[in-house]
Amino acid sequence: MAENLLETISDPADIRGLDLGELHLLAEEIRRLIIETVSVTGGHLASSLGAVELTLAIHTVFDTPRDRLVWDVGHQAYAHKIITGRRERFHTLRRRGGISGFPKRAESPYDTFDVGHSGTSISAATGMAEARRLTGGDHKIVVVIGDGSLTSGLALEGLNWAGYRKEDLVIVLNDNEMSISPNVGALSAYLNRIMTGQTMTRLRAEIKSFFKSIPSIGEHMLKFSRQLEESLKAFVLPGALFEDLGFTYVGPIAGHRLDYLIRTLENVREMPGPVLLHVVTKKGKGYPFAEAEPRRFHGTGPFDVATGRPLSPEGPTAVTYTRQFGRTICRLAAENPKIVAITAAMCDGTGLDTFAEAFPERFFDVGIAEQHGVTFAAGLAVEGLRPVVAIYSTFLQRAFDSIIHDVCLQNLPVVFALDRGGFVGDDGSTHQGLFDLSYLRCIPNLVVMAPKDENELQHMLKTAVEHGGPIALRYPRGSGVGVPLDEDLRALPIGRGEILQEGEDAAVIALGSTVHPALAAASLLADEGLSVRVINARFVKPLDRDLICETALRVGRLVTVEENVLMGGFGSAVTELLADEGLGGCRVVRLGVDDRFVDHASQEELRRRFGIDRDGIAAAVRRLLALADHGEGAPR
Ligand SMILES: Cc1ncc(C[n+]2csc(CCOP(=O)(O)OP(=O)(O)O)c2C)c(N)n1
Repeated sequence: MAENLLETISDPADIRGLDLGELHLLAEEIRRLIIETVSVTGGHLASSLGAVELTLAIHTVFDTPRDRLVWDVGHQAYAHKIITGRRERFHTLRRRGGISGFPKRAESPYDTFDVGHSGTSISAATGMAEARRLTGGDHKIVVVIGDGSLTSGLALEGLNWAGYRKEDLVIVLNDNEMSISPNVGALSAYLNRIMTGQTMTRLRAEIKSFFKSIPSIGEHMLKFSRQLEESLKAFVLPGALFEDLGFTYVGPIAGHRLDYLIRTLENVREMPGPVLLHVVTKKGKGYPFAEAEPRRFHGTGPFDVATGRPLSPEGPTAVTYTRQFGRTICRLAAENPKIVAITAAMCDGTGLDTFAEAFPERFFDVGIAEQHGVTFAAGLAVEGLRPVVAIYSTFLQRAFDSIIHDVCLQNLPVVFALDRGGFVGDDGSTHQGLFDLSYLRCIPNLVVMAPKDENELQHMLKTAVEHGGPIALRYPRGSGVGVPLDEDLRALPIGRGEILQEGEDAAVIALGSTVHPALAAASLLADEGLSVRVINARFVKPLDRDLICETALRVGRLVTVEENVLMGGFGSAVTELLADEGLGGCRVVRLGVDDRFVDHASQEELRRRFGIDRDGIAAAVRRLLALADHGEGAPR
């Protein structure tokens, strides 16, 4: 046996000849590598640790990549990455130019479907199954989905379809009873009953064999017991719900027992039609700190392996936008009993944990169900409550129609608090919050705003809960700017920006996270003898029409800055306004993200790359002035 077994594994074919002892050893080595790496890079630790044996068993039994393995969310796929040729690059996890934290087709033929949002796996796999039928393939298709992700509407739509179409498909339900926090909902409770029902099933079998052993009277009793069993079936037969939906249900089985897993997977591989294999795992398995605190280790920053403690950045950091949102909503809710808060399985991530503790009756975790969360909020609002829906920018994409059809069409006073608006950094392209200004700006009745710092965030939240219609505020991931926090909260006038600094040579109209860098750029340019007006736009919709037009007329040369895609975003709104007002001749440079998806890298790196940091903004102003010098300036 090699001293380090893992070093001999560069492809799943290498594990197929291993015996059980070797596979166990391999599992331990993989765990060590995951823990050591994530302690430096940060990442999704607990979910990946929980899926190590499952990953080994699947790659042992199935002929990947010929057989297709489809991961849901993909945050649990580190072991999969390690044994599919990415061991040596694993230390680059989530780093610029390094491997992604999620499966990516461009990265490996073993990654069959790009993923990052919950609930896509079953739908994607059913599409693959129909494609296999139409093209005459005979490969197998295996899905791995967590109990949290199974609660998402998309996953349930996929189940509905899979059970109806009856194509061969193995769905492995990786059940650890956790989403990021403990899983919620009736389905989760059902899965829990199946697990605790195991004792009942065993008891039933024992009673049966006891009756059988009694001559003559035993047969009679057995008949009675069968009738009893029929009537009890719905309660005690594990997985009856899935059976009724058209699946063969197998399980629940112990998800860290490689012998069980391999034997069971070999069996289900040969079963026709859709199979649901229920596997019970432990989140954080093998690292005591993660087992004890799976919530904290779901997605973690760098930490000390020996103590499990986070390695905090040096020096004091400003309060995060998330925390400031959490504090402010608690303050506002203490004064206004109509305020209720909704999260879609992201209680801690959105900063609603403090609200949940202070106002448990007014807090709702709807599970990974953003679409439902928004329409649910609309229901609360029609009855007079003030729902605040806190969902990351990227996940709110799931609820687009609910925002339009259920909230804005009825002009309901629902507040959307979009955390992670802009670059998210390490999570990469699936999680960037770069579309919200565009997808929200086009919706009638909706007010869209972005605070320049954590202090303005609190005033904007006050503005939002006092506004009588739908309203969204988006703010970035991470620490605030470090500005003092006003004690008194005040509502801002809707659709009014502010001039932060006067200037004559050019104007920078900035939004949200780009406002402070714009001020820094202006002071850099001042050292070069240039005077730049800096505007905090605050609102994307309605725009401050008067301020922007007056600036166009007076200063003539404008730079707009936003942490969003350029198409349909804030800069687009400004140029549309100028065109509509007959000021289309004003020279405008729009800074933001051009028409492409953005991979993982730190927020700072990305802000630099897209020229929306101090230096980028200053360079854009210089470019603009150079253009103007060449006769392409504005009508002044
Ligand atoms: C649409 C969507 N909403 C929210 C998230 C954030 N999120 C990532 S993983 C996760 C929990 C997943 O739970 P589960 O599927 O049970 O996997 P586990 O981590 O327990 O292995 C959540 C809520 C997401 N990725 N996609």
